[in-house]
Amino acid sequence: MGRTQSVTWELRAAFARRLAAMYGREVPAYETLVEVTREINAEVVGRDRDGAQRLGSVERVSAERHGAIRVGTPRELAQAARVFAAFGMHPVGFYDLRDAGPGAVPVVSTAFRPVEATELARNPFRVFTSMLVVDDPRYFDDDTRNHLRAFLDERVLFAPELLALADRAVAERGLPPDAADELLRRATAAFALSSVPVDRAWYDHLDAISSVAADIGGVPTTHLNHLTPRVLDIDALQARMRARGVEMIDEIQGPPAWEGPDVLLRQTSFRALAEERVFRYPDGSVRTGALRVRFGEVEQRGIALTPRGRTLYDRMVAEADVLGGGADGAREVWRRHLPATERGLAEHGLAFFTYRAAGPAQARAASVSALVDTGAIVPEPIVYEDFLPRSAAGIFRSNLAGEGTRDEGRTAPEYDLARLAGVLGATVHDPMDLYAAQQDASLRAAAQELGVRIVPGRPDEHDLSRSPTS
Ligand code: OOG
Ligand code: NI
Repeated sequence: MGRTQSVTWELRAAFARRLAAMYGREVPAYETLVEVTREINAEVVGRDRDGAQRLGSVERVSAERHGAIRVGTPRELAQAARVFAAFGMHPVGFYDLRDAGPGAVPVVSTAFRPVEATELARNPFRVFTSMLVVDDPRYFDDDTRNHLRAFLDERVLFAPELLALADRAVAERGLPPDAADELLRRATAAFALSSVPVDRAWYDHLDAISSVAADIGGVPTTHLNHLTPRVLDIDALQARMRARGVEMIDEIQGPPAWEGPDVLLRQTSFRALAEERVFRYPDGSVRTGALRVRFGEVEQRGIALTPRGRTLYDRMVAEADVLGGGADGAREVWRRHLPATERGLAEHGLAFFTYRAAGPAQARAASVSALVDTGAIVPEPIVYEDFLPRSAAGIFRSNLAGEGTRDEGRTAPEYDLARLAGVLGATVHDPMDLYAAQQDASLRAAAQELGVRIVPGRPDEHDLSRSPTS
């Protein structure tokens, strides 16, 4: 019996499974988190099968994970991109965590993920990937920077054999069985916690500046920092983890719990236990010690917001900050500003939807809301596939031991999506463009099926500014 080639999405699903198996062995608390997540998801689906699956099939949600890794240089980031490309995961979005809230960390980030709806539906595995900003003088003085550069330039995170296999998987859109197995083995191993001794003095020097800098530039390899399952009720999960005696961070990051639709992303985490690592001390001795840098995280995903919705979200977050009052205060702000139904979000152009034809159209030309009103088209929410910079910084921060130091008198080098694309030598997709394209494609297909021309409705109705149909 001939075994056939594994195609890209099968490689991606297998990669996610192998990383999960490895991470579960490395961090037993992860298995507890996955177990509780499964319990909660089964309960939610049991209560309301259709509602629970409105933002993704139960198969997709059960398999869904995101990982996080951290690298040190543009070269390492570009190599990580080649590895992820083998699994159909492409850079999407730009996050500057240096200024995302108090105690910000010296990294800029992107997420490698599938970009097409069909690929996301098959397996949405994504990896939040951060790069240390070595040239930011607010964190690193000249000596530290030079030493960091030398240290990072010398290490090899991704062996040439792995990169060659990854390039081949891209070119052939998959690999035959033996090569696929080798790619998976090597790629998974590249993210394992290493037992190579860590230079204690160098690590501690960086740790005083930033624990994240030490975790990236103080050790000879990279590793998965966390692997995050998706839960359908994060409030229930938080409570149940606490009941099991796991100390969770104080507040769920992102939108508050409320009675309206879930939007964007809510996340919570717990600090992992100390892990045994091997250190080399200045006197030459090698002894084991402990580091506490990896953690457990879980997330609940909601509807993707349009640029207008995102602006509103950012304003609501700022308003809740000013008011204080934690999640209760935020909930009040939400109730004041955000429509309490999906329909309201769609009508005000605040969230992205796909539309399917349910026909027939009553006229030759109609606005989207008129078509929805008459039942000619039916909106389905598009799930948010990305991250939130402030939540990411909050997750980083709440799991760090120390505050770190930063010299505010120095000028920060600027990074943005275009500069990151330059580093990667590849397109970094703007998440908004991906959601808009998906929405517009569905509208075009529905309009064609119904033989109707879509015309603008109320000025704030749908965010179809980029759509050729508007
Ligand atoms: C990444 C932290 C951000 C998320 O889900 O927002 C993140 C890290 O700790 O390396 O993973
Ligand atoms: Ni994460």
